[in-house]
Amino acid sequence: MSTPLRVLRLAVVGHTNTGKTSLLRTLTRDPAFGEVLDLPGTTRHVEGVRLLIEGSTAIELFDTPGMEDGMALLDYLDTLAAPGARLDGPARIQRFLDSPESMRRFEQEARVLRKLLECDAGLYVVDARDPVLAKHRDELAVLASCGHPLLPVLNFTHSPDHRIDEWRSALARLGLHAIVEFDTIAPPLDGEDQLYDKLALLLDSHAPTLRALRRDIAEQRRQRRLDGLSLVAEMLMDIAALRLSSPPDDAALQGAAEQLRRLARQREQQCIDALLKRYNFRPADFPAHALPLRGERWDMDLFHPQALKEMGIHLGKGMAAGAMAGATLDMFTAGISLGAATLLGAAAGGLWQGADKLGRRLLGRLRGFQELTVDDAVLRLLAMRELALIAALERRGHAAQGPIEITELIAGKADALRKERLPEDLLEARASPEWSTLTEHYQPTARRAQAVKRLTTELDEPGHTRVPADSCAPGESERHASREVESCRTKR
Ligand SMILES: Nc1nc2c(ncn2[C@@H]2O[C@H](COP(=O)(O)OP(=O)(O)OP(=O)(O)O)[C@@H](O)[C@H]2O)c(=O)[nH]1
Ligand SMILES: [Mg+2]
Repeated sequence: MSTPLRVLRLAVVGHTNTGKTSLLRTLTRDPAFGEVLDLPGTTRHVEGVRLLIEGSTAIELFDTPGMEDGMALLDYLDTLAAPGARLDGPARIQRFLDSPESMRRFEQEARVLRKLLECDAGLYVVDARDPVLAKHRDELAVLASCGHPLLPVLNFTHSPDHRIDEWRSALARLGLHAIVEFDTIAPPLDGEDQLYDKLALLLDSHAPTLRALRRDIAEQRRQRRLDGLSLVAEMLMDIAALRLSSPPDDAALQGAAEQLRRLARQREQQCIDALLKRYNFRPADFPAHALPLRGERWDMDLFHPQALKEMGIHLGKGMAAGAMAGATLDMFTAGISLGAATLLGAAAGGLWQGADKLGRRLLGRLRGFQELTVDDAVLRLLAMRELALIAALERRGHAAQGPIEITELIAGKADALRKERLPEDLLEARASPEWSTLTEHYQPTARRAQAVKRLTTELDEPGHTRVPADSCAPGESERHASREVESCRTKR
């Protein structure tokens, strides 16, 4: 049996309105933790949350109220030392906590210091846009008196007016050399790794816990990504395999094309909802995507030719605007009687295999009907935008309050999806209507399950199967980083 990990207790402290509660939201992947407002004095009480590894507590994190008047408090602490008595930092803080002022003027500060004294270390959250002022230095002097390591966490680092260098040199002058840059809205992909690595340096007796947490976070991140890609692969299979038959007259075909589009849009929305849930975000975080999609940007309707053009996807004939946009008449049965299909099948073996798969009875039923499928270009668009959404979710902190933006995140790697032959498994889905859960012909088969698995791998590195193995950068797949830990809350 392995030895239980030593629980690490961390107080999140700092000046008011610097993003302490936001940091906790991001570290716990919980957008509902605490209260976050752009106002000083939002958090009034200490609130705790645990990070678990396999059900056991690894870290206890405590959100604390903001420090408001560090200068006055430092002056007051100076008055507490009895003449001739030399008190060390923690003894001085304890004396303050036992004094009446800790219940009155400095009530908020007392809550912070009481918690920091009890903990193993503090994360000192800084708004990196603030100039370094005497109030910050005094506040840090008071916090340092608790006798525990402090790790400064520079927040708001993406702001154009940040003063990271100024803060780094001011903190170094105060003896704080280990510093983390961690924007809580959009943390660096390896932000948590850096944070826990630096803590391990400051707290070597807790290093095994921190290492275990890092491993767990990496594992959860990888699993989350695979689950996300698998949700996308399932959606692509459903839509690639979707085929609707219609009598060959214009009105009926237009109706069928509209139904095809509706089913595909709904299926995409279902996939988006599932992705948001898997990454612990809320539907409200991605409001631009409410269906039907409108607008002039690339997140417009799935079947709008402009949406494809903007993604650099070539428009096939089927994507012409108008009533049939995005629906392709399937050449395999389109307007071809069974007899003609037999002839054509004989000439083009591949198509005839499809006919076999579909079954003669079904094929018979379709005689005189036309079949509609979703255009390849739409499948490409679906794959690319869901991959972009996953990339955005991996980079988003749970403290973020603005809508998810995905415009910028189409990586060069997606070129394979944009231009090259569609993955084999999607081509097979094309000829396998029973693979689509969207119609009554759906049949779960081991072959479909394997195809989803392969497509999931293919989506992880689009085009990778076409690249010689030795040209892949080592550790490539590790670049898509994010995090997850289980968490549970305790109110104090
Ligand atoms: N742009 C941006 N905004 C942030 C960031 N971190 C926090 N905020 C915003 O800053 C404001 C304050 O955040 P809180 O997390 O409530 O700050 P706090 O330190 O807990 O505040 P108090 O509890 O009042 O001391 C909120 O409007 C947050 O959305 C960040 O990294 N970038
Ligand atoms: Mg707060």
